[in-house]
Amino acid sequence: MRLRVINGSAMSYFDVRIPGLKMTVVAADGQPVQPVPVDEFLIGVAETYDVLVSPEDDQAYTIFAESMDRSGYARATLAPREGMQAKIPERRQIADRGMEAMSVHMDGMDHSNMSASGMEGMDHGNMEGMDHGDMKGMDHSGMSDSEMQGMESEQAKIRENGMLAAGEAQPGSRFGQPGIGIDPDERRVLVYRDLKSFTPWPDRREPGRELELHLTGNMERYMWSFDGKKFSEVSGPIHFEKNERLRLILINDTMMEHPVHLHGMWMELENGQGELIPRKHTLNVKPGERVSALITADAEGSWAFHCHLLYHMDAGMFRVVQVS
Ligand SMILES: [Cu+2]
Repeated sequence: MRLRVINGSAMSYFDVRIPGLKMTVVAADGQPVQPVPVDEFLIGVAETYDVLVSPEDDQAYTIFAESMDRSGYARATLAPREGMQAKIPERRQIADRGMEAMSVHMDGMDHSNMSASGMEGMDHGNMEGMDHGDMKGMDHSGMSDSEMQGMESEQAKIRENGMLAAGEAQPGSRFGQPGIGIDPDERRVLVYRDLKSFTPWPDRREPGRELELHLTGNMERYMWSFDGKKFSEVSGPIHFEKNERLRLILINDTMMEHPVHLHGMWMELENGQGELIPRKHTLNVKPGERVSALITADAEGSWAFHCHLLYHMDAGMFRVVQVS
């Protein structure tokens, strides 16, 4: 049986599983992918996954979608007869976002060798205690005035962006990592690297140019934007030349995930699968992550391009793409 799971919530990511049943992912955003057996997948707002399930026992199963912040859940029932119900699985703990936030600053380091216990052994308290204001108490006597100024403007930038100043670190893509708070040792979780198309998509041209956009925000003032500019502050659309091939690079400077959605054209996610990279209309970009996609601008017109979390889009993380 094929189930199509669509996150139409506009508000939250969900972790989806069916306790007692394996799922085999066969399509992403409506586009066929080579089968990936999983126990669970994270679904961003507007993403779609098709999964195959083969329930064989005469019992009900709960299709369980737990919101990423663990504030709630949605459930459905898969059963041979009406009126049957399965248990709702035990709710999981809210994820500790502290480590993820740190990885924004520690990007480029290989975390894969760190054991979970090793991470617990690290003192988070000290990191949180690293209030930039405290740096004033440091002895700067060895620094020149310009060095001091540089440092202060760097701190200001970090404050303004909520975290990562542009150019501070080279953020990388983390297609092999599941969502925050998900332990891949416990169950097989879908990651973007798993997604592989069946045949290469038709446009094999190398991109003629690269377009880089930062996902930016200020959590204290609740502002969200691309490249530090809210939609109300930009002067015009992003222009794509009709039929050009380009590479879109999204760099997430914030501590939140953003499901970035392009209307009208596919984004071929450069997830390391060579000619078989998958195509999607919505890309989840993790905190501190860099994601790139190839686009063929084959659809003339004006298209919305935005974060699909409604409250981020409304706050300004929205642009118009003009193909002409
Ligand atoms: Cu967003």
